[in-house]
Amino acid sequence: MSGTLITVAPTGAEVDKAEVPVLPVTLDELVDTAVKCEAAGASIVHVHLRDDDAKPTLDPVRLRDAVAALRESTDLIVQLSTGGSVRDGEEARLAVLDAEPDMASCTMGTVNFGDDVFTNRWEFVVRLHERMRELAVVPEYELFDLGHLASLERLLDRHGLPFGDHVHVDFVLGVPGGAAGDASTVSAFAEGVRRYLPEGTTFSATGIGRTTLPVMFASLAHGGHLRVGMEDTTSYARREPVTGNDQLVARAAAAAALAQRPAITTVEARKLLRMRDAD
Ligand code: KMH
Ligand code: ZN
Repeated sequence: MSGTLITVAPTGAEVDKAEVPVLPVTLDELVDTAVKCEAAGASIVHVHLRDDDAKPTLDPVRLRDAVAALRESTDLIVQLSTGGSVRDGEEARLAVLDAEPDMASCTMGTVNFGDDVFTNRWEFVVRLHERMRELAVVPEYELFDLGHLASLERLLDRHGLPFGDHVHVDFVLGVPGGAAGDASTVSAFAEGVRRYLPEGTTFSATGIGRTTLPVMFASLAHGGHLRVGMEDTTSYARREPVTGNDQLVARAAAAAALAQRPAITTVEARKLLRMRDAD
């Protein structure tokens, strides 16, 4: 597989709708941006939901509705966030999996997160990993720091491979409190994947805020995949706000094409990640 898997993370839990009016927060807005992002080259949508006040929510009914609506209007792989917001508790985050997504995120350790702490206790990570396997949900292991690579090696060693036997990770770089978002850090993570994780492990990378471009180009240079979206950056360039998530996906797809690793389709992405409906 020589193409590039592009994930879009359109909303997140941190960006304030009042400050960024184009942020998709309603179900209609989410579906609308997902359709456009698929057309622009995305194959996975990483989903956080908002309530009627545009605040982050893990409401189970909304989660099920979102999975159904995204499946109805797109062929995108639906990846629900089990990270939620820094204020969400473990039981609510685990219950996200009951909405039966194709994929879900699983963060490999606790990390300072700006002025907050994003808590991911070892026992909780193990529960997420095991519950995903029971439900045939493919995990995307989120790595915010280099130590998270060693934690993932330990998790796989003690608790076995995930559903589908393929390991896919995402480097989330440039969070204040986590690993830096620059090319040499991407190199260190890519080397760590080769050294500590099973052969064939795939990785994507995203850089928060202004680190988005160096991380994107470095990931492509290392044979990695890409995540972009307004969860991670709301500026397209200096003093130029993002007009929509599809603008970021289109730029990522253009960069991937320049690197001679064009964006892969959703069908190819399902095969790459050994999803249950890959064939
Ligand atoms: N919102 C962050 C605290 C994930 O989606 O799994 C966590 C996050 C990671 O966004
Ligand atoms: Zn997220």
